[in-house]
Formats: sequence, structure tokens, C-alpha cells
Amino acid sequence: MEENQETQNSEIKNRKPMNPILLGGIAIVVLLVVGGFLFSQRRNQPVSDVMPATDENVQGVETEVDNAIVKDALPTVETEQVINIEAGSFYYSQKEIRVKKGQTVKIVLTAKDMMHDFNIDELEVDGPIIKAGESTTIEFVADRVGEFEYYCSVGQHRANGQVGKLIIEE
Ligand SMILES: [Cu+2]
Repeated sequence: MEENQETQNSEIKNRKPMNPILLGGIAIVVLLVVGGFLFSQRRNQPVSDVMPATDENVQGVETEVDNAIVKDALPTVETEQVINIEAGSFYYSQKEIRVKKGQTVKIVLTAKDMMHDFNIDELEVDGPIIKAGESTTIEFVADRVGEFEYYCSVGQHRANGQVGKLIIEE
């Protein structure tokens, strides 16, 4: 304490009477600058905290908008049906497929083992033969109401039970 006072006193002595006022002014300026800096930092923190929430909100809004557009764009019956089927010896993972008349059907066929394919004679569906581990997409329009057998044309697979039933409803 004494040393500080002495230091201050010696400074005041060494300077002109205006110096304390100048020092006070400088102190105020420094306080304003530091205070302003701290204040701006405090303001920045909430803003950075708010930013992710804002992003989420924006994403949420976009998702809602997207859903609304999808709902508006699609009629009550979806125009496309994507059906994943695994083919093995000697089966299809789906023994029955139900679609609506007029739908575009996309059969995503994956061969679990050996070679397989997917055919529906009445609808002129003739899929390519794929090897174990491969996938292919067979697309056709369900343009007729009825029940149609799909089958694998490789070897004796059909005779061994690799068949299924496609049901096209009105
Ligand atoms: Cu087969």
C-alpha cells in the first residue's frame, strides 16, 4: 500500500496538475473499451448458442415443407412401389406382393446365392439373371387387375418352388 501510494504520488508530482484528470479520462476510456469487449463477447456467446437451434429450426421447417409438398403431390395411392426381394435356392423372400393397378412397380432383386431372376409371363416381365451377391431392379407397370405368378427361370428353380404371387388390385 505504502509503495503504491508513493509511486502514485511520485507520478503525480512528476506530472502537471492536469494529469489526474487525463488519467481518469484514460481509465474511463480503458473501462469502456474493456467493458465493450466483454459485453460484445457476452453477446456473441448467446448468438453462437442460438445458431445451431436456428439451423435445427430451419431444417425442421424444411422437412415440414417437404412433407407437405410430398403429401400434396401424391394422390391417395402412391404412383410407385419399390419392393425389395431376396432370391435364394429356392425361394423369394416375399411369396406375395400386393400393388394397386396403375402403379409402377420396382422390384429390387438381390441374389443371396447362385443365379436367379424374376419373371412374370402375363405382364411380359423378363428380368436379367443375376449372380450371388448382385442386385438388379426390374421395373414394370401394374396395368391389369389380377393375380400373376412370378418365378425364377434358372435351371429347375421354378419347379423347386421359387415362385410367388403378384396381386394387382383396383
Ligand atoms: Cu432362382
